[in-house]
Amino acid sequence: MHACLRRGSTPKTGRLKFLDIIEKITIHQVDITDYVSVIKLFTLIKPNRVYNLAAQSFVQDSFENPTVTSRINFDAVINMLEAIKIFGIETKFYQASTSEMFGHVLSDPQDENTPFNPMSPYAVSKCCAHYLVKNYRVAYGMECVSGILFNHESELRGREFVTRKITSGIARIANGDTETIKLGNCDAKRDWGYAPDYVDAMQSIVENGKNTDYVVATNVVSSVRDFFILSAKIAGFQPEIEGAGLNEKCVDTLSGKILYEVDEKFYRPSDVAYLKGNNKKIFEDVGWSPKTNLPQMCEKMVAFDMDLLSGSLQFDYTI
Ligand code: F7E
Repeated sequence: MHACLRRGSTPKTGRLKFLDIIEKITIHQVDITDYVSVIKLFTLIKPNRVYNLAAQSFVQDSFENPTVTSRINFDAVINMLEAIKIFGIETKFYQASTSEMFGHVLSDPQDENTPFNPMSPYAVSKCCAHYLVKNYRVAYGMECVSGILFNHESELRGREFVTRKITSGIARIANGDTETIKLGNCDAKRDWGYAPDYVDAMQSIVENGKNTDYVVATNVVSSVRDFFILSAKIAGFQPEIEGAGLNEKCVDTLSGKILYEVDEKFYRPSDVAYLKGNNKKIFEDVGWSPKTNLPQMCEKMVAFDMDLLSGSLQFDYTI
């Protein structure tokens, strides 16, 4: 197995080491936005499968850095598809598309036929890549597919994303820290699944021989606030919401501690209010359905963050 890694001062292989798979992977220092580098790599390894999971994936950051977002999320996809086309390599290509493409949703729940209505530079770049993949499939008969994945979280999620920000913050407060967690739009609702389940879905999308796109979701929706309350209860707090809008806060009625407050800084110029998937197509075609529900995922994430703080587990996600 091969992987691309952008050159940098730190290698960013912490997750591969934690999962104990680094020895199985040959790492190439390649910037996928550089066409020549991609061509050289594909010529060297002639891949039979390419999973493009590389992205500037933080929606909030895409408002600040739209050009970089577009280069990584769209231009790099052109590079890879062109490399496959030019060399005529027998390669199956998987593109990580996203529920963010549905944006301000035009029908509910969202499936493979729901029109896109993107609300961020991130979502726009992903729509472009999604249509490009479809175009190479139709125009050149290439085996390239997209999985439209709804939010998928895990213990290894970066702490800038709201789920891990919440579980790591709750673990920190449970461990005696007094600093309140600051959140943005707590009304936002997402269809949250567990990343390892979604990896199985990605593989079956590539291998099922149908050469078509799929939505991957749990079909269950919860708000940021719901996620917080669930995680806080798992950690032993008794959370209660007070106030609304910018004055909203969550208090632990046992200790009187403020667990979270709302901070305008974390609001987005345009936020996606609601996403709920419909996984009927992937269930009917390959029998995929999520194995892990939201409370089970929260349990795992809170326990992991507690173990990190107690020192019983070592993982540096920054490297
Ligand atoms: O935000 C709200 C925020 O950054 C979720 C990426 O993997 O999934 C992810 O995108 C919601 C948003 O994920 C905070 O406004 C409130 O409505 O965890 P997030 P995301 O934007 O849904 C999709 C499927 C992808 O494709 C993306 O690559 O939570 N929210 N307060 C907050 N979000 C953050 N990050 N931080 C807060 O304090």
